[in-house]
Amino acid sequence: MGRFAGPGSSMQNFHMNPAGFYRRLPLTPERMTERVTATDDAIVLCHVGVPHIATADWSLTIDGLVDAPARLSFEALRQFPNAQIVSVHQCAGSPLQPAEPSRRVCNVRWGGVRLADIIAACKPKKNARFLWSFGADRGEFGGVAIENYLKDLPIERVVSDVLIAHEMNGAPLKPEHGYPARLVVPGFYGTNSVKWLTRLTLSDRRAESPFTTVWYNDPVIDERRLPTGRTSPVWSIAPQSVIASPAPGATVPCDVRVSGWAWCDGGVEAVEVSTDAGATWSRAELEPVRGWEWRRFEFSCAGRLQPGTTAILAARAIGRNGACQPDAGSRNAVHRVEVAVQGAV
Ligand SMILES: Nc1nc2c(c(=O)[nH]1)N[C@H]1C(S)=C(S)[C@@H](COP(=O)(O)O)O[C@H]1N2
Ligand SMILES: [Mo]
Repeated sequence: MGRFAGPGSSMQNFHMNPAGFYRRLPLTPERMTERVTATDDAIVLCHVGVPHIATADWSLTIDGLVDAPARLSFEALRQFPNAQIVSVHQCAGSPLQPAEPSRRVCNVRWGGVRLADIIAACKPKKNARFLWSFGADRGEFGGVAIENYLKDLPIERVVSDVLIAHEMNGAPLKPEHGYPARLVVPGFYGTNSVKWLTRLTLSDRRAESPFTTVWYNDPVIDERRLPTGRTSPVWSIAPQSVIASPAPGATVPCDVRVSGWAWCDGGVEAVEVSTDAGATWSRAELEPVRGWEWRRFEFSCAGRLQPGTTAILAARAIGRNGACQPDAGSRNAVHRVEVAVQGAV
């Protein structure tokens, strides 16, 4: 068994179908009406296709910088205490177009076991700094041959409610969501939540692979918004919000209530709404924190809209870390909705 860069899986006994890029288009914001997204409406993103794996053929290897390496069958995995988490699940968007605004997001319930329990049982060594997670899927993406989908996480994150999930919305994972088991890293972009998980390797360094150190790395900009030449991995979810109501093109009364969802790794501090295309902003009402879930905001436009005009509504979230959604040019750019304001009666 290779110590660090071993293949993600010695499993051969599965097929890929489809054997190529596969995704489900996300709900548009005006269809994000439910707090918990139905499984059929959840985002799906598979870079190289969908492996179909039988539980009997599946196992999870934990190796690298641990004193007690292990290989768990699906039954052995399920012996660990069950944990349930509802969390925002957001795709960072195409790694080939990382600055394109994306609203590929849902909020779903995951069931499984805590990664921290599994790692503790394997007695990690003190010098372990990163957790590498391998998926079984292999194929081709962006013109590059992919041996196994591979991501890494800083080891400190392992204690932060990360799950090895085998259920979504109370049912076994569907093949496209990672059956039989996947990682779920609440607060990190979906790309880090490795599906068809077959191996976890603890290491003292980052994993070198297309999905860790090539794609999914953003340029770091300074206070003047100029490039520093450095990059940082697409891990934490930046502050973001969507307007779920009203829908684009709707005709609305002058006192329409704007509502939607906001989320951010580390928590949302505030949501602001603009009724004048971003010229001025006012605080929205924000429901209390609900774990890792997105939070609903509401704002009354009473006294702000002119009858018989069109208005551009916008929302922006501000994170507890002080970050704010940018106007444009970023995956978490401000969401705008144009509506027609009813004329005077
Ligand atoms: N093994 C593997 N895991 C993966 C992916 C993949 O292509 N292969 N795609 C990632 C990306 S980019 C996202 S957004 C999420 C999507 O998870 P979902 O399809 O269950 O919604 O899975 C992540 N985990
Ligand atoms: Mo993604």
